[in-house]
Amino acid sequence: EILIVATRNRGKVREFQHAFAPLGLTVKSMFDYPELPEVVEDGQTFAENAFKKARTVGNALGLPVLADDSGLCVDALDGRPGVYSARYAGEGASDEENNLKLLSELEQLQQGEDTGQPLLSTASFVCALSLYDPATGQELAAEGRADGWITSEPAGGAGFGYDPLFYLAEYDKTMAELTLGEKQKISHRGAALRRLTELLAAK
Ligand code: ITT
Ligand code: NA
Repeated sequence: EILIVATRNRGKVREFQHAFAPLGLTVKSMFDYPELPEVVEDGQTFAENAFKKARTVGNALGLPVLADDSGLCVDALDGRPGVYSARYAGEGASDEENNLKLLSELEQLQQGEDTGQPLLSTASFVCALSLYDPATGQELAAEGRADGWITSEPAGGAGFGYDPLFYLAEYDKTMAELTLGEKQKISHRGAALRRLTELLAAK
């Protein structure tokens, strides 16, 4: 069986493939449907954006679709970049550019004072999932969160996005130093997926 995920983010695709393979589901993403236009993400919340992506793609294909809207909320930056995480350094910015922008914003807060302390702020990753079925017009929504710190010392080559800067004190590792399986156990996306599975089971 196939599950369509409305994403063009290769890091998300890898994580969904890893999560759904044991259930016998093959993940298709927007790379399998290049003719579909990009969905404009103009919502104020992760949940709104996730629903918009799932609904737009689900209606275009006439099939149930899962969408993920996620991002990083940094406490010292009053929750930024939040829903703007993918384009923090500008439209089409790379992960590297967004990571540099984040560190420069946090270093500016220190007003040139080098504290010698790598942990710059507490932060959380948030993931909103939306599963939409165009046959019924019904949506199932779930959210998950992971708490950690932003470190000025990036580490790790796994994961994607802000993972190398997201330090987990319990593991003394960044999110980018975890395997796919380890990340799924503690990540915002893993938590949201478990919640969605519970909701599906209760239906
Ligand atoms: P789609 O909309 O096509 O799914 P996107 O990358 O634009 O892809 P979002 O709008 O949800 O997705 O933006 C999420 C951004 O937040 C993403 O680009 C990363 O920079 C960051 N992010 C989300 N989940 C993350 C994770 O697990 N690890 C690191 N960064 C993450
Ligand atoms: Na978004």
